[in-house]
Amino acid sequence: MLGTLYSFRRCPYAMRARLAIQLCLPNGELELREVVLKDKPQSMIKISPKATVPVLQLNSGQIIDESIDIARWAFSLNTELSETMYAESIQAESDALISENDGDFKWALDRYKYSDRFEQDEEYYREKAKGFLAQLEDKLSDHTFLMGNQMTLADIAVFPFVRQFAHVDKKWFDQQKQYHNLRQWLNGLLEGELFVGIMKKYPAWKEGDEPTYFPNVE
Ligand SMILES: N[C@@H](CCC(=O)N[C@@H](CS)C(=O)NCC(=O)O)C(=O)O
Repeated sequence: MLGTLYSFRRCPYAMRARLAIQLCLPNGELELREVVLKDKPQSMIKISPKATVPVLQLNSGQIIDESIDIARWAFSLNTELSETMYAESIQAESDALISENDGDFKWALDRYKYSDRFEQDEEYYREKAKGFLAQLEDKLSDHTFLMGNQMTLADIAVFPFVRQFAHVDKKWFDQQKQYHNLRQWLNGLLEGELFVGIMKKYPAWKEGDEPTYFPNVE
């Protein structure tokens, strides 16, 4: 056992962390605590007062509470995978893409998804997201995955957010000819056993529960 992961099944950041962990440490080496966002466990708030998921508490005492740092931690324990999925030659481009995803794209995505809570309408925010999606589409017209013909950290870090974007208005997204490659990439990842594996449902965790291990190794 390496530690405890506080997670929320539908959170794209938590998906990113679980995807990296599932790939790099497939033998169920963490305890998973499924969080209810409206009623977060005190034990999580205590170790990470900013109180966002995911949070990883390592047995060494180290707390990692940014999804990309959890993903990087997982890759640091699997040198074979990090040589292909987070090779030095692609790190700068991959980091830049993930920053843009977590910055401008996430900003537009939140507003597109919940436009009734914001000043402008849905279409306005959807327009704001299009620049990032065009960039992804462009990359995917040259190769199967974002950084080449192999899946890398950039793919697993970004696709949970594109999934969320696509689901705001699935009909609209599916009709967009300009996202042909993006749709193919997204659907391939959604149907893959990696994603299915990290989306298994767990009951919400409460103090005193029997531990649940992740990745699930049934
Ligand atoms: N930068 C953080 C963001 C994490 C984040 O914002 N997670 C959301 C859930 S998707 C959250 O926990 N929000 C706090 C809340 O809803 O109370 C990361 O990458 O881990």
